[in-house]
Amino acid sequence: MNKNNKDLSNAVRFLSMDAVQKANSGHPGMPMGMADVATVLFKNFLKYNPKNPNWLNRDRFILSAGHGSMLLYSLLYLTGYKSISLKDIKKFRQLNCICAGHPEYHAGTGIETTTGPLGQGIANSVGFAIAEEILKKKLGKKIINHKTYVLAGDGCLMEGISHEAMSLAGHLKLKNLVMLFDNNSISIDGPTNLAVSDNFKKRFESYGWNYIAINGHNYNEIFKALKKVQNAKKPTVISCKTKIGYGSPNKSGKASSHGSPLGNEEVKLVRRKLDWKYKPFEIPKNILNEWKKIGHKGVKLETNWNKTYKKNKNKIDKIFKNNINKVIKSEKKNATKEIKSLATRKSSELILNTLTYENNNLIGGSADLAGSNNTKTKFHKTIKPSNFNGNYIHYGVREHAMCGIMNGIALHSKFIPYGGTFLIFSDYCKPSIRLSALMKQQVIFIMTHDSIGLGEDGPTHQPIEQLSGLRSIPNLNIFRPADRMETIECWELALKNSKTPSILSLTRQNLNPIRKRYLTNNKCSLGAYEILRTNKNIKLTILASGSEVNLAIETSHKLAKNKIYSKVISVPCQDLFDLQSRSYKQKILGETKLKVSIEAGSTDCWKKYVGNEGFAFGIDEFGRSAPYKDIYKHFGLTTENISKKIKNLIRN
Ligand SMILES: Cc1ncc(C[n+]2csc(CCOP(=O)(O)OP(=O)(O)O)c2C)c(N)n1
Repeated sequence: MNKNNKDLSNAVRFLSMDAVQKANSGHPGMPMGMADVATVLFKNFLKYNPKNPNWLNRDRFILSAGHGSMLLYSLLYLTGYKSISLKDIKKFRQLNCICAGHPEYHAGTGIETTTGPLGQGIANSVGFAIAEEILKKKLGKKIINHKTYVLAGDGCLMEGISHEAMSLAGHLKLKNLVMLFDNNSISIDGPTNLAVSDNFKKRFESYGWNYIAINGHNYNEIFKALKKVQNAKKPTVISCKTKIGYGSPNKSGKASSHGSPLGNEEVKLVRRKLDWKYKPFEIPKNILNEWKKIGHKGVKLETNWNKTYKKNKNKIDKIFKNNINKVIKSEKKNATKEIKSLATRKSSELILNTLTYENNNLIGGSADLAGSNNTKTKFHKTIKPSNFNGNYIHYGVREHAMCGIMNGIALHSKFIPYGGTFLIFSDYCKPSIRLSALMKQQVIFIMTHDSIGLGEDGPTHQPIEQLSGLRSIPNLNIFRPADRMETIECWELALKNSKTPSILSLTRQNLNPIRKRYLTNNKCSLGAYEILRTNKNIKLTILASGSEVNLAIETSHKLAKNKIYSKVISVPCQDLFDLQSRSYKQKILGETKLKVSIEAGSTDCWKKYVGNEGFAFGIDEFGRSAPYKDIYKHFGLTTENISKKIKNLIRN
């Protein structure tokens, strides 16, 4: 068995090393070091079918140490995934090649998630494992019973997100989660003892994980450890002592093999040392056949599984079916009947009540702010350790992990995760939000307390530059609704856009209702629309979002008393407005020369609309601790001040 394993893992090792050499860029060390572990996993334990990478009950393999991407590409090619050919491997790191520098998620390819920012894959894997447990509870363990394996390196484990995610995984007793820790004690700067002296065993055990330590080049030990985890009662880490760049006479065990090609001379020496007689990219037929045979085993596995699955297909469709249209319609009707001042976070809770009652595919949560983010409704059932009969996750004070976990939940199947925190702490979430956007995942971030309007908690809690920064992330919709009706419409857009994550930026403070009539169409879908006009002929356009739309309306009425007529444009989503036709944008922005904007945050992202002749009312410094109306006054965000300034602008 060991001779055979050696050949199989050397195929992975050499493909990876040669691809990096050809690209003249990349990370050979990790794939060479972890080839033995990965071989035993893919040969003896991982449940997958290369002919159907979307098989619902496949084990998930997450490469958190994304820089070692060639390990994944080699395995996918060798086991027979159509997504990756030898030609692709030869084009590693070239434009538009599936074998990108770091793994980039594409459905149906075997690349389960995008990794590279270290630690993200660990949080994703916790999300996958949670989704597996929830789905299993709904469908039964004959249909869902898979594991999630995550390969993480020293770097992933140094990142803060790993602590948050693993702590939650231990708490929830995610028994089907297995981490393969590439414990090679080398990172970029050199030996990890330059910066770390954690006791890994104690660290993992304190989280409630099993800890197994093995020699990552000893096939028997690898096999035994993986065998053991099959019946684990809690998450398990297999700490694999490996040599980075295994096989390289001069570079193994050294940081020099981490992130650069080994060099032609060294590559020759590795061939000699490991007795690999084949040319670059040449995998001898018998070894390739052996790998393909391993991959092919999955066809039978899935065929057998399908027999049970087919009988239960209706059940699955029911879980993922949603009644969004029905909910939106009834909520809009309710909003016309119950006209009162409400915070948009409260409006969001009202719609969530009906959404969670009607839909099975929403998995809610918050980072210890359920009551403030209004994310938990009376219809939610909390997910508890070893009890996944629920749809609400208490993520604890772990914003970053929450967002990485939500990405994993979204990637797993068709659950739509949403999770809350304060908008200011989107800074703690941003790396994961960016990855949701890059991966085109439907994740909904509920970010409340979205301005100085939160009041007394002060500048540490008052977002200023956050909206501007988030709006600059591609493929991310930031919704800032102005009242209950807009909140309903923004929720509808977030729920219907399956390829774009959404942020719902919601107020703490109450807002007066503006839209009081029932309309079937969704006005917010245009990103910006006219909400008030004081005359047919106007000389001013006032753009505003969220809590400041009311302020814009008051200002517009005040100016009208002085015969300065204007229209107010509510801008619940700049990202969607920017996608509208030229003619629509012209209709909104081209009617008057003078345009102003009002938003209680950084003015940066409004300047493109108001231009040099206009003015962006906002806040470009840190906030203040005080009752919120006083802070608005302090920053001149009042009807009196704004209309006075506008009059000056018109005069000059
Ligand atoms: C968040 C983040 N910070 C920094 C990097 C840059 N980086 C890539 S790999 C690496 C070192 C990783 O060390 P280790 O996990 O031990 O990988 P190995 O050396 O074993 O390949 C660093 C700092 C990154 N990819 N992501």
